[in-house]
Amino acid sequence: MTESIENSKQLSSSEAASYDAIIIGAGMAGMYQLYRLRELGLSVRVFETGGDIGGTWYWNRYPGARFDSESYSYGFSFSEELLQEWDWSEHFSPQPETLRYLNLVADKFDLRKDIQFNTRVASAIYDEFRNDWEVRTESGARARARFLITAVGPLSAHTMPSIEGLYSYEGESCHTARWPHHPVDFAGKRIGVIGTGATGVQVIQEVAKTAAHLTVFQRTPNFCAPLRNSTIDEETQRKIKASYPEIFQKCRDSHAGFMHIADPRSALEVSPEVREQFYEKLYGEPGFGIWMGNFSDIMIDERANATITEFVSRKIRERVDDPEIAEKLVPKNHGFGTRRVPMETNYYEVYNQDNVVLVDLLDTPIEKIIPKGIKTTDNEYELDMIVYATGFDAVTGSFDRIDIRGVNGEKLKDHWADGPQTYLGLQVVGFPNMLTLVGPHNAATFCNIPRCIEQNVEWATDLIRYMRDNGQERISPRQESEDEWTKHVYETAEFSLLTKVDSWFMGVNQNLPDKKPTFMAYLGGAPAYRAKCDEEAASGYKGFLLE
Ligand code: NA7
Repeated sequence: MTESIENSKQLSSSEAASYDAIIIGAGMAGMYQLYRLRELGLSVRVFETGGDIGGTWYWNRYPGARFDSESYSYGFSFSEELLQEWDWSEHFSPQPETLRYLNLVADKFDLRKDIQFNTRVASAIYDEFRNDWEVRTESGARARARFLITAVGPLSAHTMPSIEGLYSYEGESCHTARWPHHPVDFAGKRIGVIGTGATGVQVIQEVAKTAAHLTVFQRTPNFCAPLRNSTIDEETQRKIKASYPEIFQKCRDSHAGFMHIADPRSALEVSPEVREQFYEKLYGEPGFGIWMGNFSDIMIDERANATITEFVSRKIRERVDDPEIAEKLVPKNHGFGTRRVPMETNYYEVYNQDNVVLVDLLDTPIEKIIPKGIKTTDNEYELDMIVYATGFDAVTGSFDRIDIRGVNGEKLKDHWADGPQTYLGLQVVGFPNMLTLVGPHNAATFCNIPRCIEQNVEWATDLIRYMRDNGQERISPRQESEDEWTKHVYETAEFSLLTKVDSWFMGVNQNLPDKKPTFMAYLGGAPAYRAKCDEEAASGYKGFLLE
């Protein structure tokens, strides 16, 4: 990793450079936090591993990467000028356009001048005596700040599969979250894709268009739903721009920050005909409506869930010509929506193509990667390229990769050894003045993320302003606040079918045998979460110790 000469000079002097706040990460959360703190008049330094801004949208440049949120519900809402200036060209924006948008934001608000790129933070150590944090980068440079704000992303620490022989492979290979910046051509090649989560589904659809041959290595099938993306015409563009207040209000009112509000009815209280009609309507509409705007009990009542599971299973069987392949694509170990629903465009039809083969790893597991390709228990697949769409060390992984130590040198990793313990997913006992944007047990982990990022950042900014105005220098949650919040997170999660199935929400990643499965998100809903955060602020932060 290289750091800019100017910055290295600044930080390699014996006295560490000093700031009011250090932000780790220049994705959407880090960018917006920088903007807000600068507005407060604070000196801020952002450290970013990547070569530029954008976080998720910087790293995940694989063909097919795009929003599953309506584009106009995803952009920043804080600047009316920005909202009016930017035209989204598709209802669900592709990654290159999203990155162009984020570049516009960085340029417009002159964000880069306070961001140090190509710089991985190795450690962040709290100094009790000075009441500040010392951050060290991997190259040994140091910087200090009163506030440490982590904006490291819930899905940024990617994981390669733990398969024997991984590095013996002689062809091209790449993880989707570390996709090269140069164009990657699939034409005429034999491609293998491992992984069929939201990412795998997106990349498989693209590869199948041009590859000579595609082999999909699937362990657990997921229930996917049609995205139904389209371009935005001029008239619609005008309407979108005129209705931003309503769009954002709808997101604020919804459980997870999307433009889809759950139907208050139970799936079981309506007749089978009405239910079928409703499911057909949702299946025919763009976006997450079928997940987020469905009957209110599909995610909490197994009998209600079984009705939508049966419906979507039927759709898969209708769309795949070969009944045996269709059966392999229909999940049997979980119901619809109980794992993250990948959104697709002609995904199932890919399996009707002559150049595509589905390998069911439940029948024939991968034995090892070999120099020429992949060996399963019954076959050897020769491949020119392997694409790893194998996911992330979710939510806590990006924290674990930094040596974060609080009061008495306690390691954050140890504090979270039995699962995350936080207050509001934003602060941790024993780690004063550290704010964890989109951290574990924060509503932002189950949200149309930018909507919750804005809430997190604005709350953190208000807190810092309050402390400055009241001459306070140190904030940490009360122990009972952390205990109660952690208990509340698990209690609200207990009702959801999402917590009955292995997935990254549950901290399950089979490539990380040492990761203790524990619930990572918050399911009480973004509106309730926002209300609780607002209540804290209005009470003068009674749940915290302020000095
Ligand atoms: P996910 O949803 O964690 O999916 C990872 C996929 O990779 C999943 O299908 C895994 O199968 C598969 N996988 C992982 N390791 C292996 C090995 N060793 N062998 C075979 N298959 C493997 O990650 P995504 O990137 O798709 O999506 C993450 C989030 O990013 C998503 O929810 C969006 O919000 C954006 P498994 O299910 O473990 O059997």
